[in-house]
Amino acid sequence: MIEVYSWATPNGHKVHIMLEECGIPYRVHAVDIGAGDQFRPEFLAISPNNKIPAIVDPDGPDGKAISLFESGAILVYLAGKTGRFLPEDLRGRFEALQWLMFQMGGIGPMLGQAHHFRIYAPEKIPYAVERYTNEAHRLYGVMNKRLAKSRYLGGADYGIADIATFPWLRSWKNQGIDWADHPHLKGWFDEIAARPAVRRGVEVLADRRKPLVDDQAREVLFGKTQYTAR
Ligand SMILES: N[C@@H](CCC(=O)N[C@@H](CS)C(=O)NCC(=O)O)C(=O)O
Repeated sequence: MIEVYSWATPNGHKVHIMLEECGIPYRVHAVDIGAGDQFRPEFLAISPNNKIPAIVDPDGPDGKAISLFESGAILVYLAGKTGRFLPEDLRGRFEALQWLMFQMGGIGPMLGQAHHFRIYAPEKIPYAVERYTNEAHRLYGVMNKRLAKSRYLGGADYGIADIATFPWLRSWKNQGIDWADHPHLKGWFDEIAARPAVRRGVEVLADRRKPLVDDQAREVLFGKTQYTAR
């Protein structure tokens, strides 16, 4: 049974969706990032960057337990463990991995900043709002162009690049996106949203999530707590 340490956010959803797609038994442990659970020593022991998601697989590659943090590494691990959602052939594998890295290095961090400056920042800074809204629009454009030529982001088959990207696009409104500008991407988004495993994955811990706008959550995520040496 894979132990999953997570919360109902885009990076958490990636792992919940992958586990649902693969049909692997798993148990979820809620890490309430608005309440500061991510700074507990037992969580930091498996996720030193104090971020969800993390997993512990008691049955690792050498038969011993393995713990992993960083959602992209977890998706690659689960794809390797199950032999699913990442092509076997090297050309196809690297084609898919580059789109996974595009998600990890571009979509996640930039859309995260768009959410921050458009929704959470205590003051509206027009320069930052404009910069990250423009960047969101640009990134959606890159994906739209890719999907005009490719069935899925990672290539011909649905895989971990799609699983990693989809949860971030569910907040398109908060990123200032107009779907009319990205029709290929919208078709892909609707198709993935309708997959039964995806529908189950995004429901994991969804009942526990609260809007991150109360003072405690703001302090924990954006205030001094975040910068205490651990
Ligand atoms: N690159 C990391 C990012 C993880 C991440 O940003 N997680 C957020 C929730 S979506 C988090 O745990 N934030 C808590 C904090 O920053 O203290 C990954 O993909 O796993």
